[in-house]
Parts: sequence; structure tokens; C-alpha cells
Amino acid sequence: MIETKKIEKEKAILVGLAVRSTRREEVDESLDELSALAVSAGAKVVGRRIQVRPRPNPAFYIGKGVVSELKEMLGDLGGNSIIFDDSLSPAQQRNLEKELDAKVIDRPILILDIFATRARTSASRLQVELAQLEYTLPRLTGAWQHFSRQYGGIGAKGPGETQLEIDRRQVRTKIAHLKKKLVKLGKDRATQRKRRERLFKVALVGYTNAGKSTLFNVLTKANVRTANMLFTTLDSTTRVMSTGYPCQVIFSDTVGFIKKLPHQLVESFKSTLEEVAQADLLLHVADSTDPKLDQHIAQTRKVLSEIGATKVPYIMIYNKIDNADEFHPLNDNGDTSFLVSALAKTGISSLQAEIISRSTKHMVQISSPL
Ligand SMILES: Nc1nc2c(ncn2[C@@H]2O[C@H](COP(=O)(O)OP(=O)(O)OP(=O)(O)O)[C@@H](O)[C@H]2O)c(=O)[nH]1
Ligand SMILES: [Mg+2]
Repeated sequence: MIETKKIEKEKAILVGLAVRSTRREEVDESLDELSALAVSAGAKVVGRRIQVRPRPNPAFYIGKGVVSELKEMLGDLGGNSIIFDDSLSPAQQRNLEKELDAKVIDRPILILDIFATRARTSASRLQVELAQLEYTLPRLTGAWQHFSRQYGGIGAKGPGETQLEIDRRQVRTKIAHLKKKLVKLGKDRATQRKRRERLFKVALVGYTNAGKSTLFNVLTKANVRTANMLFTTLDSTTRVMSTGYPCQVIFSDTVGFIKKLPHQLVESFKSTLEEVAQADLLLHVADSTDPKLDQHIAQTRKVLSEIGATKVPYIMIYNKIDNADEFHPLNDNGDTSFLVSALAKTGISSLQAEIISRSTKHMVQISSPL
């Protein structure tokens, strides 16, 4: 199972690359998010460096000169690891670790690590472990083991140390075994869903930290954990509500999305996310105070299409309106939208009225003969 290891705090330097048409400010904003991820994973950020370059260097991702510069920065700032805002190839990671003599982490491994720490139920642990193994498989080399053992911490969790010592074939066997378990899990969920067929299924989706769980709690009077942190929720929670609705309505709160979500995670969380694809209505929750609101909405739509949920009707919820001054919804493509504050509980009753009206239509549909 997933192991997590107590370690000395990582002191990390964040690195981003501005390639081709990417503006420096965009990379800077992306590093802000990377910084929040790093902090969520328990690291301390001690510095950042952006390089402008037409394309990544195949051997080191960044230019060789910047590698030397980073080495100096590590010494000056007392850092012990470098976190890259992109996915590194196994070769780039190895070369960088060798040159820098420090731990090299990329965005996918950082996200996987946060997931590993947060996974609570056997289902989410299984899904995270599979994603970690899939990610690790092409990276199984002597060099990686050496550094993972030496530095521990981020990236050394889960199938870290011990499993890195077993050969690729064993990892593949393990992957096959986990996949089988996941198929079983998928079947169990499908049976559960069948039982809920007549209910009106509402799923809350959106970028991480948008306030999905806070809104879920308001709508269902539940008490799931909320926090100003990325990926607080990993497991889906569902609540059936009957009072106030013409038919039973089932709400589900689930994992949030993020830019550059490792595809291994999307793959292995498919059975959890199936609930989203099978829903009758999506509440797409967005943080109206976030300067990158439009990008976050686009990113969420992208993940929704990856999991086959684009055909599910959705309502846009612009949340945290208590903190936004003069907010105007960005989309003019005819989406139904609501401006709410899940925290201050404003705008909730009209949202509930909309859900009730949609569930009434659903009830009429399912009870009328074909
Ligand atoms: N000001 C303000 N803050 C809010 C509102 N809704 C949620 N928050 C805060 O936003 C933070 C994230 O809320 P969550 O409900 O945990 O967000 P989430 O979308 O479930 O996040 P993950 O599960 O991590 O993906 C918390 O600190 C909430 O208190 C709101 O309407 N106004
Ligand atoms: Mg949540």
C-alpha cells in the first residue's frame, strides 16, 4: 500500500520555461500555482527561476547555463530540491539530478504526491497507487533509485523506495493486478449507480479550491472537509436529498481538476469520475475571484471532455461572489449561470429552485411511458 515517509522539509526552487508564444507573466502565474501545490505537499519554496527559450532542451529541459545557475542558487538559498512546472522526460530528470546533485521533481510527480498523502479510502489509494506505478515504470533506473533513497520526501512516496528496487516486470504485474481490482471497483460502482437510476444525479465539478465542497455542504447540509488548499477532496461523497425536491436528488462532491493534471491520474480516477459522466446535471463551480478564472473554466471543460462528460447538461456557478467586486460572468454562450457565495450562503435559493425545476422535468421524463 501507499507509504508516506516523514522527511525533512523540502526547500525548493521552482523553475518554469517560457517557450515560443508563452508570455513570461503566464509562466509566473503558473509558478504561483506550482508554489501552492508545493506548499500543499509540505515543501518550502525558497526561490524561482524562469527561462525564456524557443523550446525545451532535450537533455536538460532548461539550458545548460541555467542548470549551473540553479546549482549556485541551491547553495545560496539553502535549497535541496528543484520543482519544474512541466513534465520532464525520464532522461531529463536523470541528467538534471546528476548535474545538480539535488532532488528533481516535476509537476506530475508533485500532484501524484499530494494525492498519495490525501488518499484515505481503499478506492482512492488504489487509484493513486496505479497512477504512481504507471508514472514510475519508464523511470525505473539505478540513478532514480539512488536519488530517491538519498533524498526521500516528495516523489519517494507510494511505490517509492522499496518498489523501485523490484524490476519492471514485477511493476507491470502489480499494475495488471491493480487494474483488475479497479475493474471490480468499477463494476461495484455501476451496480450502485443502477440502484440510483431513478434518482436525479447532480455532480459538483470544477477547478481545485473553487469551493465545491463548501457548496456541497450548503446544498446537502453535509459536513465534508473544506480547506484553502489544493486537492482537499479526493474521494467522492454522495448525499441523497428528498425534502424540498419533487423526486430524490443525489448530490456528489468529487476531486477537483488542475492545469496539467497527470494523464495517469485522470486514467486511474476514471471510475470515480464516471459518476460525473453519468450525472443528470453538473454544477460547474468556479472561483469568481480568481484572475485565471477563464483558464480554469476551460481546463475543467477539457477534463470533462477527457472523461466523456461533455454531453451532460451543466450550470455555471460563479462562487465566492462575496469577495469579488463588480463581477460579470465571462461566458456569453447561453450557459445558465448563478452568482453565489457558498460561504455567505447567498444566491443559494435561486440555485436550488433551478435544481428543483430540472429534477421535476427529470421525474416527468422517467415516469412517462416510452
Ligand atoms: N470568500 C469565500 N470563500 C469561499 C467560498 N466558498 C468556499 N470558499 C473557501 O475556498 C476554500 C476552498 O473551498 P473548498 O470547498 O474546500 O473547495 P473545493 O473546490 O472543494 O477544493 P478541493 O476539494 O481542494 O478541490 C476554502 O477556504 C473555503 O472556505 C465563498 O463563497 N466565499
Ligand atoms: Mg473539495
